[in-house]
Amino acid sequence: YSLEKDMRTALQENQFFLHYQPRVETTTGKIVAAEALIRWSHPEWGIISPGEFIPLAEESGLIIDIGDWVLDEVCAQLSKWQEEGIQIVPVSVNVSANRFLRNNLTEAIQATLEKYQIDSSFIEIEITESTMIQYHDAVFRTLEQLRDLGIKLVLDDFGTGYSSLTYLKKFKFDTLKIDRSFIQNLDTNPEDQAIAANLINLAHALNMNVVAEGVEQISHLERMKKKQCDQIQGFLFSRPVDHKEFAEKLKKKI
Ligand code: G
Ligand code: G
Ligand code: MN
Ligand code: NA
Repeated sequence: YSLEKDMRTALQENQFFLHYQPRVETTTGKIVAAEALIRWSHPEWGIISPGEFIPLAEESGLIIDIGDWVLDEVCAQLSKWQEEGIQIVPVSVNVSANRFLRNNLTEAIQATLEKYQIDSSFIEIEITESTMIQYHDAVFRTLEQLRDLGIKLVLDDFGTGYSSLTYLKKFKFDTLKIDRSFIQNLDTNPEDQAIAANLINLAHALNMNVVAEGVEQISHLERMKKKQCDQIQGFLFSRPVDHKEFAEKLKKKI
């Protein structure tokens, strides 16, 4: 028995699907973007979360094919929504460190955008600090190519790695996502309050948009609003939802 073999089957038999979690403007509550998050509907085990299978996919190298599937699915979905007259928002895709080591990432993304006639401004790439640390040279080159293509770049889980400020200096990301570990205890932890407030200032000083992740309470939202955090993402506004539910939210323009 092998989960790796199951993942190959899952790709062939369409067992993966995507959820979309809205990113909303702090001041208005309007949906301005979404993050695509993969799920696996396993025939025997039911829904498996990416936290369980992405690390295995990374080890086996299958993450390359899975990543390509995610991008294809996002573009296919955006194209369907456009045909239905739904006003789409940019969707961000998590790209793993392994994928950045392959030198054809930019070409692959460009080909998929062309296949579905999607403007590059509707795709964002999320990269974690740990990716930056592991493979900096190849990663920087690819990031620059992606930026030239018109794709926005998001630094994810910010604050959880190390050396992060060096990367901010070396490469201009469009958006910085404050990791949810700094948001979770915002009401009771003065250190987290100080860190969040100063990360927002830092992002703005470097001309980046800033997103607070893991906003679960109204009090978190209020605090982030006060500190002029641009956008929030979290269960307070919406859990990650399937494409139908997300389309309904887009239609309501909330
Ligand atoms: O959605 P959830 O909170 O269960 O996601 C858990 C982790 O899996 C998160 O760190 C998230 O970034 C990661 N993840 C979700 N979808 C993808 C994906 O499509 N590709 C990669 N590489 N990671 C993903
Ligand atoms: O690592 P990354 O930021 O890509 O992970 C995104 C994950 O965070 C998703 O799997 C999503 O389910 C989870 N998430 C999103 N909003 C919240 C939240 O408000 N609280 C918690 N605990 N998790 C969240
Ligand atoms: Mn992410
Ligand atoms: Na994160």
